[in-house]
Amino acid sequence: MLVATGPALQAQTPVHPLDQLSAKEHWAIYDALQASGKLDSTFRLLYEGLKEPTKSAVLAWQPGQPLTREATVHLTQGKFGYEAVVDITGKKLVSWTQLPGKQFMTSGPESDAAGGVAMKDPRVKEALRKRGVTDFTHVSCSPANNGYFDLPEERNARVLHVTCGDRRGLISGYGESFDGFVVVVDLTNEKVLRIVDVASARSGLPDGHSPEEIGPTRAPVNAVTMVQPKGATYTLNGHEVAWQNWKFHFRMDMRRGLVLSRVRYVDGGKERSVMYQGSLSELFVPYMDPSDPWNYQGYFDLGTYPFAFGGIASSLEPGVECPEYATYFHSYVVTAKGAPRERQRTACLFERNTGDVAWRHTRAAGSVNEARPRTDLVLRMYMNAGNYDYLFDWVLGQDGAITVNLGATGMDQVKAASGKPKDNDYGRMIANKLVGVNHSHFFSFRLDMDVDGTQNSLLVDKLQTTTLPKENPRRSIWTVNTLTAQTEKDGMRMSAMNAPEVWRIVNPAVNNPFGWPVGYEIEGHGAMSLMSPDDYMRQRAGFVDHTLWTTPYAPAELYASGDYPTNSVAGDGLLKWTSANRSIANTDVVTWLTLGFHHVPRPEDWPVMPVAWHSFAIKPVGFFGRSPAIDIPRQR
Ligand SMILES: [Cu+2]
Repeated sequence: MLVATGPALQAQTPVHPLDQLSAKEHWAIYDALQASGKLDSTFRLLYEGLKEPTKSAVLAWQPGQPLTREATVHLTQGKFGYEAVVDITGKKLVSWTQLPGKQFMTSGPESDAAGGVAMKDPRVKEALRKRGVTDFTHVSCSPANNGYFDLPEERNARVLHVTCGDRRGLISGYGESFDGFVVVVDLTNEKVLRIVDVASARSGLPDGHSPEEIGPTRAPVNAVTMVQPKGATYTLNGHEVAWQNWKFHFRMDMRRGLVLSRVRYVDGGKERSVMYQGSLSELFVPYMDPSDPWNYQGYFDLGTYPFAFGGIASSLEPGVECPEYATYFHSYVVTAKGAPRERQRTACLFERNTGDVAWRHTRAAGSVNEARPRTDLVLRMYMNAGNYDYLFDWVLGQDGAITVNLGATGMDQVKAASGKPKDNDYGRMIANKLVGVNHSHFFSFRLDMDVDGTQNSLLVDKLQTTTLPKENPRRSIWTVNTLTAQTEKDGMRMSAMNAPEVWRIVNPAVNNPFGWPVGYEIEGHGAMSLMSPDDYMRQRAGFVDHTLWTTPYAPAELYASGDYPTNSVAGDGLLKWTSANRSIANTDVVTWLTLGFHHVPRPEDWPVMPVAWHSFAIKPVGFFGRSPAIDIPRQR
């Protein structure tokens, strides 16, 4: 069979100020850190990513001009966390800051160390023996979470709640877990603080998802193949993409994943800015079971685990996870000692036509049908987040809209069932001896909209009931009442189906042909937090308080729950920044969209859940004078 293959993999040498770090640059960072004299033999890298030049510098940059390349580095050394800024070009250290507290990201070695402290305690083996364990060869203990409640024992130490499991017999998925047994470890002082031993439930070895565990498969469908015989329509210049009036740049970041920048639309031959940058900013998954360690389980997947995951983006399988004909892009992660490691095919780019229409209308009493085929440009990554996998598609449309589709798949977190009715109190039985525990997923997307320039405002269109005078046979209609958000407080919006609002980022200085400001709508509705306002876990993830936040552009404000959400003290990130209630009218604004969903697990999620989709869109509202999709040609 002839298989259409995509263009060659793209080169990694930076040619744009926002390009991702190359292997050579990772080594330059290493050299600079070593030359600084700051490192001792215990250093352990946790994150390296591009420290972006200022927005004004990027906007002023022209191809061929020299690049300013800097990196932000997170590391631990001894028992402390550090943040360094490195001048890559000059191979020198710009700054070196010890982090307050114990809030650095977690890592595999830390997990092993915490497990080691637990296993050394004779009470642990004794408790496991009581549960019937005789062979400890495949038993291991590791932190279930990096939860934090600012308890006295947690304040000056890295405290982790460690659970144990047995991987004997494991083929795929989870090993056997011992629920109701938690070892609270103070890793800073390498001691066990206490042992929680409240139940003796054993899960048994759960069913996995390898072919031999799945069993017989159904008859396959006949091949349905997407091919693009004439090759891609988009053009690439490094990581700059041009397609159907869209132009943008993207890179992969170990923590943020896909970062799209300088998103522009060519309208009548003129490049118009839509968004300076868009990316994920945090992902928070709190569990809803009051028992230890579940009450500690509120995962900040971006801020805590990128190193443990080996970078959040995982490799894509051509023909399964992206079409064969897609273009694939590599990226790099670093080892604990700062060596770059290539991650192959962490992003893919492709055009997609699924037989849908962009628009259609039947006129002249059904005799003339005007319809146009829809083609999208998809930029995709899969995020590895421990038991979960998330799929992120940034979809650019011919209608001037960008849709972000987020697919959740992977494995539910489960605990051993006790066989009593209370098993269903905080979750549901979803497999043999297993309870899927209730939880929520909250994503924060940072969307730095620059609509026709940097000076923008947030307009809130409130759809409200208006009663009509008696003479009218109608009693009421709804009308749109628009307010301009003046401050960050005005910019905090909640999605509510019974009080609908349209959120528009507009440029007050640029009017469309009809005399009102050009704009883009942020359209996103999702579940909001059900945790009470005094729940410390909620306060650590403050971004869940609102669907939309709007802040004045500040280059250092990248992460919705702060730079260091691991074991963090409440109130960082958006909560802290917006407490100043800064002005957001007619200035450079950044919007933050919270996309959430609650998850009551079901048997159909097991052993691997079918992809569940959620999405939001960035849609033109009065940005164009007519439908941008109207000029799609009739014949493909
Ligand atoms: Cu879930």
